[in-house]
Amino acid sequence: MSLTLFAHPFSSYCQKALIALYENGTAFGYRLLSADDPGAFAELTALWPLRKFPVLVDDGRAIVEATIIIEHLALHHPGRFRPVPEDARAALPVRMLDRFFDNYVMTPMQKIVGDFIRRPEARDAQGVAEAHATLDAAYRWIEGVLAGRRWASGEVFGLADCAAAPALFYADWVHEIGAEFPNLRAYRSRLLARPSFARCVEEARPYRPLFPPGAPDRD
Ligand SMILES: N[C@@H](CCC(=O)N[C@@H](CS)C(=O)NCC(=O)O)C(=O)O
Repeated sequence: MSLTLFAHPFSSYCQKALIALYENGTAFGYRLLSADDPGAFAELTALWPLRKFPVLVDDGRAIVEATIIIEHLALHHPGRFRPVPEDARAALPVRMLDRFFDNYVMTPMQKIVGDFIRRPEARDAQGVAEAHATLDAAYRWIEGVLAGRRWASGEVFGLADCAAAPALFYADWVHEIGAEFPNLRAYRSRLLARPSFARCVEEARPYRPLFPPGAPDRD
């Protein structure tokens, strides 16, 4: 078996996949995507012309999209981590929450962060305002869902939590989760305390000066 992850420790989607690898205790090679190593990006582009990361290479085959990487691990390298329930009906709400965190937390968070990298004349004020509004609506909706739950879909840590951890970690930095969302704040704290994600946060800590809006002095 040969597994290599093309990734960067500060990347939210890479952290999503890394949480699953760490939860599962899967051994893998880490191909660091660093600006100092154009060769790594050339390899990434050859594997996945869309140049998004993470990409997992499993015996020469490129597996793309963080969710699919996590599901691939469960199918082809099963271990102690079960990201989705085996029962297809029970799996659906978990997959739905995974989509929720990607589409309505990660995407608007990335929109807000990405705007800081643009030249002033290319900034997208309307798109950023819409992203903030999406985060407001997302926080409000998930606050109710989390009532009485330890993890996103109940008592079992799974795929949706892998998506939620980095999404909420960074979203809170650009659109703070207010005191009116106590369940969501407590859930984010539990995610930060989970050893698999705590490890991701520590591995990413040296890169905080790179956070385009400026990283807050917490977490
Ligand atoms: N839908 C992809 C999104 C991956 C993604 O957006 N990755 C970011 C890093 S967090 C990236 O590749 N950024 C570089 C770019 O967009 O050129 C997934 O789920 O893996």
